[in-house]
Amino acid sequence: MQVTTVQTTPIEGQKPGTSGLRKKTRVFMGRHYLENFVQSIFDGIGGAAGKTFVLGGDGRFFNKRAAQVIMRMAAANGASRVIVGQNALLSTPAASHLIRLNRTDGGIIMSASHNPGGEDEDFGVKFNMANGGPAPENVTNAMFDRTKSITAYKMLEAQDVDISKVGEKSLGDLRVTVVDPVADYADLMETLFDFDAIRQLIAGGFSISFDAMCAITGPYAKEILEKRLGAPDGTVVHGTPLPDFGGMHPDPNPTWAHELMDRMNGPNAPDFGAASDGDGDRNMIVGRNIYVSPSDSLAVLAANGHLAPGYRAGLAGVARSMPTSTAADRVAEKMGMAHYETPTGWKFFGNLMDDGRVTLCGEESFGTGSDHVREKDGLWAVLLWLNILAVRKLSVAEMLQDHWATYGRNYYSRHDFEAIETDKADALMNALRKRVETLPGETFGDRKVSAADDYAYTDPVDGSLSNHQGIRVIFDDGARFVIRLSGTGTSGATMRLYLEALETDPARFDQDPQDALADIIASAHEIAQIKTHTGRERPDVMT
Ligand code: VG1
Ligand code: CO
Repeated sequence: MQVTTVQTTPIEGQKPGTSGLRKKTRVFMGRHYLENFVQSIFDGIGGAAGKTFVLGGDGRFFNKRAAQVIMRMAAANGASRVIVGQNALLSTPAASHLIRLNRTDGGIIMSASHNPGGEDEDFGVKFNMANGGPAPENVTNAMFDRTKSITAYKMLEAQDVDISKVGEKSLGDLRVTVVDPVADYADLMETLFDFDAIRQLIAGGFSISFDAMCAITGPYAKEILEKRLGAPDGTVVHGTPLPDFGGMHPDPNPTWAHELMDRMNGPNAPDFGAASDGDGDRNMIVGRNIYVSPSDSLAVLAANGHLAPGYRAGLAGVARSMPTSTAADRVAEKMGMAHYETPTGWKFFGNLMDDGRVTLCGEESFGTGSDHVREKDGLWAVLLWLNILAVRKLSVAEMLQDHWATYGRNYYSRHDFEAIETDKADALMNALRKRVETLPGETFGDRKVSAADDYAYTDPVDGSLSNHQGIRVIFDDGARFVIRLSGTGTSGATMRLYLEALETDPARFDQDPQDALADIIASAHEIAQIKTHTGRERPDVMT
């Protein structure tokens, strides 16, 4: 085995964000860029020698090339085995499952998730731990520190290994196991859900449209929905993963999944619609003429999850990211379940799940999942919804009406202001951070501010502290807004404004969320001085 030590120098800006390192694809393709980061991953986890890793990605441009480089570096660093998805494909939840199933030391996932793909778009690399979950901050910090002092990386001199067919291969002393990306994941889903009940629902004429947005979930959805559950061909649309996602922006929200929204609001709409993101960990649920906000989806799953066989014993607890609406908390309180609030990003849920404190987790950004893996899981959420609908025999609209009647309706929306100049976004955040100190007690419209802070989180399991996780302003009636900067973008800053207000009067459950939230929106603009700092009055995307 011929290993070369390649001299290199640190490259600036290799700091992993909310979910791994994301940059423009051309940046990743630049000299030493990927190599420096991968070596820093191995160094940051105490070396790769003797270890087994899972490897796969969402199929975007550069995915296959990057996989070959990562395997050669794993071999050169003494790893004993890599389990790689055929053609280097794996959805994020499937990768998480394979890491756990094979009791490996972790995995490398190549994806920029919901960011567009292609030579001129985005690429990303992320490391997951042996529990299947994203590396926690102390580990990503160690990797980042390494990127700042790196002087060399190790590379095996070898030809590409053929990963186009399932089977055992070798690369130097590295054992390379090429696996079907879908099979193990689909089997896991069969253990969690009542496939017979869902099959019967579909056989009875219940129609589904699943938009894979030319990203990784296509093959998974076809296998599970069309093959194993008997949904007709064509249920899965945009089902072939393409390197540029066919030009689609694989972010499953009403703006980017507008084709699905049109279908669900058009004539002869299917009973159930869903979409997933680039790497398959997000989901959007839509009924005929009704959109389910992700926060409501989490709450509905919390209230009904026990109806699926995998959760029959009941849920240990539910966790949500801080900006996610408190709808799930209301369910947990009523059902006597533990509930937790964490910073944004799935990495914060891992300890709670490993410690058995929660079964179900969710984020307002179209992410829901459970302790079956340690990532959010788009198709899993779709199947849990289908299982629940099969048992309760309600339409999506009826499910929501029923839910709101029981728990009240948490009106919710997120407004994104994209590609703001970084200094302006920072100035807004700094000013707001100062402003919140004196806000409690002040009145805006009919509401008085009862609390305001820069959210900090102490992990209840390992005691680690995470500061500056978003500024929240809470009013006396429980309404609130949160402002934070995105940690997944690749150009400028994206400011996210999260808005929530509780309505308990059933006569007022049919408002447009933007109308129901109008006062909070106005207060947020006034308090944060959004126009003064950014020049923007209107968001680019509203979900
Ligand atoms: C966004 C979402 C966050 C999610 C993260 C990764 O992060 O807000 O909830 O966990 O993306 O999702 P940010 O920092 O841009 O707000 V995925 O599906 O892109 O890995
Ligand atoms: Co994703």
